[in-house]
Amino acid sequence: MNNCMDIKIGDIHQPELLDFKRIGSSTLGYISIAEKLPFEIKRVYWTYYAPHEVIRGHHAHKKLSQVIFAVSGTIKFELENIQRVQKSFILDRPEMGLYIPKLHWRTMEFSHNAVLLCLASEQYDENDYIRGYDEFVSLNDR
Ligand code: T46
Repeated sequence: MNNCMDIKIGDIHQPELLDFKRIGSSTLGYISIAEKLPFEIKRVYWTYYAPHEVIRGHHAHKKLSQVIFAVSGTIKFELENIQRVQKSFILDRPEMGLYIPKLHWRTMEFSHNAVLLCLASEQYDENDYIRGYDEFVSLNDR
């Protein structure tokens, strides 16, 4: 089992928006291609039909990195690192991805038509989740 003492906190990257461009036209439609990612993809998942008033997330990951797309609708992200530096991002274009490195506390709000697509660096592992905020910010004291 992966516990918090195993976490490498020296090499945490910054979250950022990645522009995957789009090819096509308004008459034909568009395609976007994720060829270069900061990690090898080990898992893909998508979430949808989240009610507008629900806030999802409330966790961080010990090891997992992700690139997340709103392939439909709008998703608002609030991210926080272990130094408690907060950043907000809005995904509202399908060609725009949000890179979320490990060790970022996140909450997400969805428009009802939003479909979140996640390209993930690791297989699903519940032990990779930090679901307690106090535990998350205490990592900065190490
Ligand atoms: C994240 C945001 C953007 C699985 O069984 N396998 C999986 O691969 C995933 C992602 C989830 N689950 C189960 C675990 C829970 O019982 O699905 C349920 C919902 O997962 P969770 O509460 O983590 O959902 P979100 O929307 O809060 O978070 C998810 C991802 O888990 C998380 O990594 O960053 O989407």
